[in-house]
Amino acid sequence: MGSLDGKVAIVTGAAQGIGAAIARRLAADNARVVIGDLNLQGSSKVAEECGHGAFALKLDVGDPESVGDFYNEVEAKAGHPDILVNNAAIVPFIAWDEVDFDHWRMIMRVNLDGVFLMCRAGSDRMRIEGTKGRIVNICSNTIFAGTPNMAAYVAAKGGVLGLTRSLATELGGHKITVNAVAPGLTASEGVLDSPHKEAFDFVEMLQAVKGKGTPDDIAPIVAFLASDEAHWITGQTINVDAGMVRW
Ligand code: NAD
Ligand code: 4PL
Repeated sequence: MGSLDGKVAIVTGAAQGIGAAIARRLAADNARVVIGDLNLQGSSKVAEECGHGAFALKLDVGDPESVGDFYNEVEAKAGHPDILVNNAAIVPFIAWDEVDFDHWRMIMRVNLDGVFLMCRAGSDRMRIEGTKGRIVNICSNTIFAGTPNMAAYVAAKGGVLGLTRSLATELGGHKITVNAVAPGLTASEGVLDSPHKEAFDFVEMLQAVKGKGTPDDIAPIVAFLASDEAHWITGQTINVDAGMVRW
């Protein structure tokens, strides 16, 4: 704890669920957390719980204008970011026969375009002498399992893995590391509100370590990758799913 003293950490989609746990954990490590979420009411509450100067701004990660405004406001209020956690995403449950191009585009806009837009602007703003930039993208173990009822989602998360690898190469010269964390099924508000909640027993059967995944099981791994100590790891995707998938 305290290892992120003096750092500014952006966490997207942190009004609830895994993002909220990541925001709380980075704040517990003394980072100043900035939450960007569509849900300003929820994210303001989480920012209040975080303390350490945390604040929330309204953000649509899939909208270039919203992303530009967000970074300008972060810069004005807190200076340049040291850490960027791309967590915001839509987690759909939709049969393949219902997947049309509108659904595909809706998922790609947020879950892949959103990560690109946040990385594009964020990485530019981390190229400051002495900044050990850290980007952590939230992926999903569905890319290894081909989980049903989320084809566009799985495809977008596969894109996140690829972008993580290529950005690690592009940004290594600036001492910016880029990694991903791939959670398994996790009891977030979003999942508990969806048919995905019916899958916990099946997923537990596949896990090497038994139990129900919670947002607090994911947050410490993100905090580690965001720390100065993790400087020798980049371009990696760490599966955090109690061993459901061993790859
Ligand atoms: P959630 O649905 O509980 O929360 C998602 C948050 O993202 C919400 O606060 C929502 O307002 C925000 N958001 C959605 N669209 C946005 C946009 N366009 N711009 C800004 N914010 C937006 O989700 P969760 O289950 O906590 O998932 C968080 C991350 O973890 C996602 O990347 C998800 O793909 C990933 N993940 C989740 C699970 C799981 O089982 N819960 C498993 C693997 C990966
Ligand atoms: C194993 O990322 O990783 C359901 C819903 N099951 O969003 C996920 C598993 C879901 C997952 C995910």
